[in-house]
Amino acid sequence: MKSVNSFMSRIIKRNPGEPEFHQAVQEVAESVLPYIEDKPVYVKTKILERMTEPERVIIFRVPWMTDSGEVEVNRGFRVQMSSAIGPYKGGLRFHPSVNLSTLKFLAFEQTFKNSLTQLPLGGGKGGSDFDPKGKSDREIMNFCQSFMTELFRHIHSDNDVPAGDIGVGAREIGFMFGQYKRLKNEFTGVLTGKGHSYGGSLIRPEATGYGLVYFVLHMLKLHQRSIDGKIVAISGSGNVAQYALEKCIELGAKVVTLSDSSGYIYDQNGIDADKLAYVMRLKNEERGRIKAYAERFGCAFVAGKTPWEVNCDIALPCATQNELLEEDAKMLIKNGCFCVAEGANMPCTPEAIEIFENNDILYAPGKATNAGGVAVSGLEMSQNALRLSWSRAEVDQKLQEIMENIHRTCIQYGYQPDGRLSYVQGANIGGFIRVADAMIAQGLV
Ligand code: NDP
Ligand code: 2IT
Repeated sequence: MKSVNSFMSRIIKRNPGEPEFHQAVQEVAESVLPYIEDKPVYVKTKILERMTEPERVIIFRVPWMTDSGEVEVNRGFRVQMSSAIGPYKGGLRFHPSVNLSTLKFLAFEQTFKNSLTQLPLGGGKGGSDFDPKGKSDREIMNFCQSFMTELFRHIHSDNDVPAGDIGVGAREIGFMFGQYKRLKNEFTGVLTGKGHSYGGSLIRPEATGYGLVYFVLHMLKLHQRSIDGKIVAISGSGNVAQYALEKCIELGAKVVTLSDSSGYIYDQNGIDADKLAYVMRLKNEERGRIKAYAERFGCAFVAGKTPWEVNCDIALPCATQNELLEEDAKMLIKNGCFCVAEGANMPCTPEAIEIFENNDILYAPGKATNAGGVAVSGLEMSQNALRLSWSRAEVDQKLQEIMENIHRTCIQYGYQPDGRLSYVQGANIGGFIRVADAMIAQGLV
């Protein structure tokens, strides 16, 4: 389409060497540009042009020391993408692959995702190219303290509230919260995903994975199907994968795969609650590799590959961006998969998504399906502001309602002229409108 092409050539020219950012913007532009074509209020005000330019990007040096006394230097980032509907909100990622392109794509997606939750949350993302693998707890603390020693001057419970993402879990949030509190001498909800004893919300650890499965239930319900007895392939074995798996088990599905960056395990008998408890110990405490699961339970480990070659009904990519390629999409369909929902951010390539949509696979993008995590982060901010704590049941109930609302929004905006439902279009347009209208109301800012 001509208008998308000219929009994208401007984006590519202004943001050279940022392929992930281009990819995320292109997907949104393909939905939003046709939608706003006959709505001059959005065209004249150049809303999408403004939304693709971060409000602010902060890049800083993070020096720290290893246990053996070596000096290391990493790069820290915070992309403050949009504050149209609330404080910047989004996770911190610690992974050697982190660069400006990754974080701009994540902050851009986050803006739409946060809008879909209907909570007052703007969009942001940050992190570092620091690699937590193989580091001692003391090295992790040294790094987190140094990272926060710069970041603290740019964030506040009322203007930017980071949380976890790849490589950043409860341990890292704890170290960063401790350092922030010490530097600012204030106890506020400046980070979410905190431990429950110091202001964290119940259900926040579970929220992304649970929310993903709640969303899948609505996708299936629309087609009079249920999750009970379905075979599910999950990638990743971190926070999102673990709690997606837990909810699948609870609802009677059979999950047969998990993975990490070295390969995947295939457990034909299904991963049950005891095996999940082992995975949680392995990954969250021992910080081991998923291969150990195969050795312990006598199942297959397939080195260097992703799980998309196994027979399954439902695929839940929960590891990282661009982990499910065109050939994987074809293989999944060939092997009987009929539903794909993203736990990770942008795990399916544009080519894979096209295959799913052209083959009437029930496919939904991460900005809709994985929004449960940030939604409960929003609830954590509310609880912190009120200085009280809601019960598990209360938070879980709110999470379920939010996921149902997001599904409804996707349906409201996702139907195509040919009667087909595109969750991509629904999520992009539904997320866009709220941010765009707020920007218009606030003038040229
Ligand atoms: P974790 O760090 O807990 O787990 C990440 C998992 O993905 C690990 O199994 C890791 O394997 C694997 N992985 C990471 N990078 C790669 C890679 N380059 N190639 C192959 N495997 C990889 O992160 P989360 O579970 O929190 O996050 C997973 C995804 O979900 C990310 O896309 C994140 O942005 C998204 N997300 C997370 C939310 C949250 O609340 N945590 C909310 C919404 C989305 P290994 O250990 O070998 O690196
Ligand atoms: O991608 C995401 O939505 C997250 N990593 C969670 C962000 C948050 O602020 O809870």
